[in-house]
Amino acid sequence: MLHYSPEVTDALLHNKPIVALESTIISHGMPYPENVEMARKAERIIREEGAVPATIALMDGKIKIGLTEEEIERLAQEEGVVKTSTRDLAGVLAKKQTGATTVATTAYAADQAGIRFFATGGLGGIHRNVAEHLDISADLTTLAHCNICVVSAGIKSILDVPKTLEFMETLGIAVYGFETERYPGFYFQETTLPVESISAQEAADIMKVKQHLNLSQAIHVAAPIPPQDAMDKGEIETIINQALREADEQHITGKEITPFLLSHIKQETGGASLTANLSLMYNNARIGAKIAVAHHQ
Ligand code: PSU
Ligand code: MN
Repeated sequence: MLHYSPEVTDALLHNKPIVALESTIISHGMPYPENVEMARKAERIIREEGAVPATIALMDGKIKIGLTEEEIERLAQEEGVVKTSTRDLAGVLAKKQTGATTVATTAYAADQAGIRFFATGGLGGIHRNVAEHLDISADLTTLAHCNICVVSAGIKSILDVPKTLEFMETLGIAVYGFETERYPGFYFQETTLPVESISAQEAADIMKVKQHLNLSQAIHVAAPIPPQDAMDKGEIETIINQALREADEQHITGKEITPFLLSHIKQETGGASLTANLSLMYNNARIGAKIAVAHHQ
């Protein structure tokens, strides 16, 4: 079911470092045209670092590993692109729908393709009102059986970060801070939660050791948003709480909740959250590429 672009085919054949990118952030995470610009720029950054980008999406009944410019444009603009988590994958492929892959589905596809590095914005996790809705992203359970290194700016701030980290421990997903000892807060630089700090080389070494272990879990490297684009923790918390109340009032649940909250927060912050999201995405793309290149050497 996997269909590789010529660039990714060449990279796999010649054993070049490859970094996977997801597509839900394009179709459901950001507005047009910033989403297309983001997708292109993240790819460009990965190439600048000497690695090959592989943006993943579902089209015409195939799992596409590496997209053309036109395919990225299609994902960003087409009506009815399905946010595809692992449970939706077979259905979207069978119906030949256009699907954007979440962190879960991207990690699965990359793992199947033998791609070991993946950069995204923020991971899904345990939602704040978990006792009421039992809303736990399949990103977590899927990363528990994908042998991949996923770089993000932490878990999205709209979630329950401490509970998500606890659950990652249960699942056997190792969590490291990228040159930081405080777990990053996605929109803001750091939470109060301690994390072990590692460099790109150390992350690469861990992935090398993992090859020899019969363990399937992902490792998660959390990189803080660049300081110039970071938001104030108190301010963003107020806006997140408003957005959560709004979602509750409008009875928004399930797969709709994350896109709803992100777009609501963007409006309420006057676009500052989008600037932050773009900035952290580029930072993660660069770090993901640095780790992949270090792994290759
Ligand atoms: N990171 C971002 N923006 C996003 C996402 C991640 O900066 O839109 C997407 C990812 O695809 C992630 C998904 O897998 O949100 C989580 O959705 P849910 O909580 O419904 O599992
Ligand atoms: Mn959910």
